[in-house]
Amino acid sequence: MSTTLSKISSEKSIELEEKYGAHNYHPLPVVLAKGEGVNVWDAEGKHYYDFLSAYSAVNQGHCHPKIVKALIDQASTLGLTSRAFYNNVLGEFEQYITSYFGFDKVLPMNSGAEAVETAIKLARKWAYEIKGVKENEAKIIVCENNFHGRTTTVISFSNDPVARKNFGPYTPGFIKIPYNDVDALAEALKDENVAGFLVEPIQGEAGVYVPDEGYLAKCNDMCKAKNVLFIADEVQTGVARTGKLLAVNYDNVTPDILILGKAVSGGVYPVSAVLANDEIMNVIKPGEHGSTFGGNPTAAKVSMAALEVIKDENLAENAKVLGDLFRLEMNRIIESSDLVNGVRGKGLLNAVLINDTEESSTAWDICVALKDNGLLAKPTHGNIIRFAPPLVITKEQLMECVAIIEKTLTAFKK
Ligand code: IF1
Repeated sequence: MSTTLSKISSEKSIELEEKYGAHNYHPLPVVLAKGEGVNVWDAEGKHYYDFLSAYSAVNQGHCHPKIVKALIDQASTLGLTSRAFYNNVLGEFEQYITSYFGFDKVLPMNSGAEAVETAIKLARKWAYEIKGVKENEAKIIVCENNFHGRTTTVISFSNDPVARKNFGPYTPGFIKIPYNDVDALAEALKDENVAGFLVEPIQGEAGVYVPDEGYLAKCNDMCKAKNVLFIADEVQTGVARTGKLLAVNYDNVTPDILILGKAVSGGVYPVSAVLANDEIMNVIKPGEHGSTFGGNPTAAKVSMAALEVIKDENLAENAKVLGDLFRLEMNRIIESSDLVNGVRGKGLLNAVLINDTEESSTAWDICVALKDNGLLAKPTHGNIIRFAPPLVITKEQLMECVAIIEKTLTAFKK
């Protein structure tokens, strides 16, 4: 029997959101009230395994005590100063994170989209002042079916009509090419005005598209040969999610610009970061970019704690081992299921392909059935279900979740 965890019932919470909140999401019908590690509980106290991890922001598990302590301690000492003044934490954080990922400098921001916007501005300014591209002519190559956030410039180079429609006019200066296609990149790189190539090492939102082995390395080499910046958006794939610290590590690629977000703070506080070496980062001069909360003391302490947990608890290795086990188990289930076509992913960023059209509600209905059986996941595009638990999951918990998935798929009737 569950014990109520909230003075407001699930039903009332949904009613309040419906009435007073913008309808910019369509959540699964579950109201969460508590989280710990891979576990979450709804307002009535029912337990679920979280297989979304707040879209890979909670890699370290919900409410990690070390990260929460860092939040409480710093927020109770000096929360926010703005960058109008120095503070005694930011420099320590900047040294820590640049050494952690191997870059000269970091520009701290808050959301992933802000970090992507920062990277775009950096690449353009570098193109004008270092590469010598004529002002306002810089181009950035992006991939079809990308997801880099929801600001106006970022959706300007999206091809998802839902993300774009009626938000124009759109920001110019982007060239779209097919993902995982080096010939298309070679063709686009013939344009002398290209400043950078912005790419997700694995396309998350598009449905966990893993490119061919060596694709990222080839793209990086081609960009170097054309004096074009290789910009890796690791907001979702980074911080151990795919079984290595960064997904680009699989191809031994060091990007010119690295974009981080989400789990760089363990989902405890909004933190994002753009890392680059001096030749690129030093094009930004005082007063040219920033944000009120960017690099605040609380963010800095939370992020250092979150990154420490990744190393201390060996979460990349755990994601690698348990991700391989998850795909092995899913492939076993797929053999005897006509509901599922396949599974793909790296580490603990995986997606299961449902045997129905993108327009069907089957993937959604399966997620509702999974919820009823105590596991939370959500479809990405139409017929693809993303499975991405916190990286602290144990083998026993993973096998329990595989059993829930198998039980749900076996009993599911379209
Ligand atoms: C939503 C998607 C995932 C990202 C990459 C930048 C950002 C994201 C590779 C922007 C953010 C989030 C946004 C969130 C849902 C989620 C998502 F479905 F939208 F696409 F994870 F796949 N680069 N992804 O994945 O970071 O500004 O959100 O901090 O908007 O619903 P953000």
